[in-house]
Amino acid sequence: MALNITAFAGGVGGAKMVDGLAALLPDENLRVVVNTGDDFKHFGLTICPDVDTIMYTLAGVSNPLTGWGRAEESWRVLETVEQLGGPTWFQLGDQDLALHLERTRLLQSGEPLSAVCARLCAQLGTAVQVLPMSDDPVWTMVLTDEGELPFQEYFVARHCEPKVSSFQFRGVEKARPAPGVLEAIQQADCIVFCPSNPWVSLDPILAVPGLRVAAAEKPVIGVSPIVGGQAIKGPAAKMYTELGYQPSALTVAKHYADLLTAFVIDNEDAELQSQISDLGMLAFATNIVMQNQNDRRRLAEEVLEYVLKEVLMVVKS
Ligand code: FO1
Repeated sequence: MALNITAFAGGVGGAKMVDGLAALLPDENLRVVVNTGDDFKHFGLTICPDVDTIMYTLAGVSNPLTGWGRAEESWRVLETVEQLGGPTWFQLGDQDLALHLERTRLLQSGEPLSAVCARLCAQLGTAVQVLPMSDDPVWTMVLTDEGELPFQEYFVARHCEPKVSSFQFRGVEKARPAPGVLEAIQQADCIVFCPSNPWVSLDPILAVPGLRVAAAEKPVIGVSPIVGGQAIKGPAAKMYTELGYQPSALTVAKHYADLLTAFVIDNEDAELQSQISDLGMLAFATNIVMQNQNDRRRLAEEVLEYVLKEVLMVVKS
């Protein structure tokens, strides 16, 4: 019998882990709860970057260079927007735009985001359940030395240049878990915290009322998004420092210490293993950098094996 796994994921790092898990588990045994705090409106369209990154990756149509957006993309619309003097800071390819048009049409016709997401997954050809954390809007706001910025403006338009003091997930206190999310957690033998940014990708999911409590009932294994003091991808290390934390796997383990049964770190950080165990969780070191499809599958295999052999043996207090 295959394990039932529910992964909590943000964008690119999360998608790689989920892709590895999807290569090993039957579709019906894998569910992915995805951050929607990064969602925003652009040209009047609803854009859900993390949900799309997960969907495109599982469907095998994601851009292998960026990790976000689509492979073999064309850019006619954005080029024309540029000629017309419109905003081009957020790169939307033609095929990607088609998805945003269709999603926005469906949302405007009254379908909730989770239903739209299920429909788009089916159309793209992935049978893995991709669940937005909530159908209710949540906006990640970045408090910086230049004032408050919506997440995509800070992250993409400003390349994370302003100095961060904190993040706020506006609307989250009223957000309800999307249909299927609590069930996905309850049905799971184990929850996997993907190697996603803790502050802006996984924290918004855990801030949705009911989700942290539900996850706390289950064995949870996390995979570090930090290797050797650097974020595997993106400018996350700068964020850690500005928030007053040392960018390290240990910082991430501490951040989720109340939830984690086990934490997977890179061989390069193996010296942190005993400090992580001292937090009251199992610590496992391997090669966690996923550079290609084989790495994704190999890491997922190691994680699933570790869950079966070690994590499920731990009784959560
Ligand atoms: N990230 C960028 O750094 N620059 C972009 O122009 C950009 C466009 C984009 C378009 C569609 C999409 O689904 C994602 C896109 N991303 C882009 C990635 C994304 O905004 C961030 O990586 C996530 O929000 C953080 O997880």
